[in-house]
Amino acid sequence: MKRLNFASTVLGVVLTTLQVQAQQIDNINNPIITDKYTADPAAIVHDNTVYLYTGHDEAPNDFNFYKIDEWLVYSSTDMITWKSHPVPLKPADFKWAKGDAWASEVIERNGKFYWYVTVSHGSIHGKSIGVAVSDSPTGPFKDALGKALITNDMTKHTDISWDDIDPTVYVDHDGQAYLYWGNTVCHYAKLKDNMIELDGPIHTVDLPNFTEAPYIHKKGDWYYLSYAYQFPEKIAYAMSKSITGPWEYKGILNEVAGNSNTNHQSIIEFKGKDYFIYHNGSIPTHGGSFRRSVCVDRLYYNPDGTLKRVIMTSEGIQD
Ligand code: FUB
Repeated sequence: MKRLNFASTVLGVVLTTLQVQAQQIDNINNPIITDKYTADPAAIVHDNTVYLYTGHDEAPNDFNFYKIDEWLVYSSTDMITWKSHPVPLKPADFKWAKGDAWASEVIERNGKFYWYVTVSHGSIHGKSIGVAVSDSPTGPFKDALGKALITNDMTKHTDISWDDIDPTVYVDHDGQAYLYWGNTVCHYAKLKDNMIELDGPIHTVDLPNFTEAPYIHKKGDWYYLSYAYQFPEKIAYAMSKSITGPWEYKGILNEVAGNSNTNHQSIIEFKGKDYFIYHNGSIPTHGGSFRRSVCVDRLYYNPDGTLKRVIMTSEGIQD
């Protein structure tokens, strides 16, 4: 047994050395974080810096489901080098939650940073959405509401207990904030100015093969609603001239990762360039659907506003 352990340690060292050499030879920048598994990227730009929020995938190599007990935050001023900050938020920071740091999204408003998260609720069956707040993009964050913003019993369009996940928030030009979220059904609702209460009924958006991970961004006059499509997931998108639709489906934006069932995207413009941030399972030798890694590639628009298909690369961002 001792000899076997020794052999697997040596093999591990050799593989790591080969990976480092490959990275040096081929200028490999994806995944962008290699000392931890990271998932469900959500990025914002603040003060000429990109802040990237992720879940921390910690499933053991032989465990085939999510084990995510904390969220992480990184920052970059060039999209190539990423600085790690102290762990800013855990499900345990929400007293009413019982775990599972699933997908999240941060938005800045009036000098505060609001972090909308998916967690399992402690007393209401199913997944739920909470919101934390901080004066700084790197935290510390604290529960802003003291209870869930969305619980599974508030939405009735499907019987599954995980349809209230993957929040994303967009503040429109008139100051009205919208929360989009969902699995199987894409939901949205207005938020009050305080960013921690709904302001009206919950609506749904009809999108072909919607799985999860809705994400809203705007470029010029167009609103874009990208989302995880089918399962294993590709990323598809729809466009509209209004945040509340009607949305016109425009097709696939990113192909299936192949090494991960999920692909969860975030889209930003930074210093005049557009970026598509996503995860796959590409860290050898145990990367996969439950040990995911965040990657970044460029996003390009056509003159009519439609999006060019993303090309996922190992090189990632080079300049
Ligand atoms: O990380 C757990 C779940 O996997 C997320 O909430 C989904 O978006 C998918 O990426």
